Amino acid sequence: MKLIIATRNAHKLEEIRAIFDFQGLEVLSAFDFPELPDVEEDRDTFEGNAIKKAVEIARATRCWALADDSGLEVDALGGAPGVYSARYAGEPCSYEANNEKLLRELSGKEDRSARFRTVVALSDPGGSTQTVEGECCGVIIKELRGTNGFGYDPLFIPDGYSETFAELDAETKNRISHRARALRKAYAAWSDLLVGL
Ligand code: ITT
Repeated sequence: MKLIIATRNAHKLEEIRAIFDFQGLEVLSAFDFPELPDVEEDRDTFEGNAIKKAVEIARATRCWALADDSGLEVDALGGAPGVYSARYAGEPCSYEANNEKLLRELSGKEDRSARFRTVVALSDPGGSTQTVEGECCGVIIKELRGTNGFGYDPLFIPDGYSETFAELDAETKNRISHRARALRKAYAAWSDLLVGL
């Protein structure tokens, strides 16, 4: 049985493959199914969007599917950009424009606290789902630093560190990130089930 990682974000896919040990499973991603339409992410929670992505890909491919919906919640902005993180500055999605908008919205604000959140959903071919989640708290700095990672990484310093996610190496980010925390829970909960597929 194949497992499809229901993402078209290449950075995310690379992190998921680095963090999660898919031992013995044939793993494909949404990139292997170019004919499938993009899933419209119209739910108002990470959980709702993660479930929708996993279920639509699982039903369309008749395989098991794993999806990640994630984003950045900034306290001084009432939790924005949240589920709108990918298209915060509008479409087409641009990490550069999103980061510029975030800096603009936070200019003059004292409270820079924020957290990344990820919900990972697993769907069987019929659309039955399970979810786990992870978060990583930190602060938003005032200028971009670093070139690793993607998205808001150059602006986010995780608690306990002095470098941004974009300055830390991939191994460190993949040990402490929201995605790492969610996928560790996913592995604990689902590895027996996945190995048996
Ligand atoms: P898929 O839906 O195809 O998986 P996406 O990029 O649209 O890809 P999301 O809807 O989950 O994924 O949006 C997540 C956005 O949140 C992403 O585009 C980044 O802007 C941001 N983000 C998520 N995880 C991040 C991380 O680890 N580091 C930096 N930014 C991140």
